[in-house]
Amino acid sequence: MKHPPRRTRRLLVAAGAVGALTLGTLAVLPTTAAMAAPGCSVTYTTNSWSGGFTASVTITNVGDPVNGWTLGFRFPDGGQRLAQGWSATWSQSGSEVTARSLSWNGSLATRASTTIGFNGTFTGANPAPTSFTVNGTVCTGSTTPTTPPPTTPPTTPPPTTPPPGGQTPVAINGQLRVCGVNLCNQYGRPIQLRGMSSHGLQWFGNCYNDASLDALATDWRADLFRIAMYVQEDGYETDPAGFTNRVNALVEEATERGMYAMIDFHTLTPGDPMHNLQRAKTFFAAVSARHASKNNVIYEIANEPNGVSWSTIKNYADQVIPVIRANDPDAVVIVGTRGWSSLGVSEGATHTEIVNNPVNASNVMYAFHFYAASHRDNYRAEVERAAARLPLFVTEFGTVDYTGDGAADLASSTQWLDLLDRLKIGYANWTFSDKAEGSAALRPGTCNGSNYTGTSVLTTSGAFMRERIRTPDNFPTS
Ligand code: IDC
Repeated sequence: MKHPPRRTRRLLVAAGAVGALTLGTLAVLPTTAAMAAPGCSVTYTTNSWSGGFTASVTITNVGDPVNGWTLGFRFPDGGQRLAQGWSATWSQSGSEVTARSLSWNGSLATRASTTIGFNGTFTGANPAPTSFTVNGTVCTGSTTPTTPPPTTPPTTPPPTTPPPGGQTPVAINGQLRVCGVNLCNQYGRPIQLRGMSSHGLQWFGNCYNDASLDALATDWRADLFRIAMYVQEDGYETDPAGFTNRVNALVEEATERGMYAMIDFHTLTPGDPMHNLQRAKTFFAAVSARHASKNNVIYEIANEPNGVSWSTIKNYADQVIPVIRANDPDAVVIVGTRGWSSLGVSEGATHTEIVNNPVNASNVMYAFHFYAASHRDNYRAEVERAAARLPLFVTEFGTVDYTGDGAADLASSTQWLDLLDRLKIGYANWTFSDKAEGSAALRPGTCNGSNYTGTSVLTTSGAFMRERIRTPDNFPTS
């Protein structure tokens, strides 16, 4: 990790083995068991500017499963005020702050976590709270069997009414769901997510640090960070545990910043996804268990199948999707398509082979990839036809040619993005990295430094993509 930018205050206090701030523990209100073992850890991080700050609070349940929680803490400085919160019902009385769970994040399995946050103001200093409670009970740091006090269970909070401005994409949209051919937010309304893909973690892992991800979330205002974990080419197969950990850490980083995290099992060569079936099952079992309670994780199970039939890809999907669903039943899953995720076009087929034989699961989308200097009108026409019948997500595209290099074709890229905007198809651009190739958004050497904001660090492709991505989203909220 690089040093955070000056305005970032990341409060890290020794917390045992994990590198996050554990501020005491959080008692959790059991709703059923008379004897329960509550226990939680809380990380509290802030980004502050002159007089204002955003706080991100991650609650991890280390005790028995809970169904409904109320977090309490006290601002140490009298000038600290809660302005607007998200992902919980927030209130402040004097220095005491309370956050009550919402319907979608109240249930926390053992070891599950949820992230909530708020914008605040301060006049003097802005110290972090020093302890957290639930219903007045301060926890001890590990599970402590207690008899819960006789108390009424938390009432169902009113539905989230997102306050204007200052909200993250995940805070506004919450858990996503496929609705017809679209991706819908927590209000059941179609949305388009716009963001960036990493390059291969095995080569450009240094590009994904606090400063770069802050820039992606706040300067680019990206909705989405795709985490490209190659399987071959010195990727996952060489160190499954290590790559799983790296992906998990980046999912946490995206979550802290209110972005959706797309976990890309980046198969490419060989093109037969069956070659990696066992690895995929092992990997997705691990990451889906780890992130089951989050509402911002999207699973992309095979980057670019090639040289194999759709029925082979479907067979793979029909085996991998249940592994994810066993842990995370409501997560959106994206399936790669024939011919390097071209809906078959690059191998002489069309999307109709998928329409005629879809995967055996709901809440699924199909991937389409393009490289704007190589793929033009006939591919755009196919996307337009397919979008009427299949939920599509452009999980990867480049402004350049299919090699990932060459000049950015901004005319074709504009045509593509206008089409995707009109059809509300989400996208992730290849790549948020500083590789010396045309598709990279960052100029070579950027990832050796600590500044990722503004346009001086960007390539032609990067400057174009930042302009497209940072335009307001206007997500529907009712
Ligand atoms: C390319 C990278 C390049 C790297 C190569 C290795 O841009 O730096 O050396 O992978 O395999 C894809 C793939 C994606 C490719 C990209 C550009 O999903 O991995 O990245 N591309 O060739 N499909 C079409 C194009």
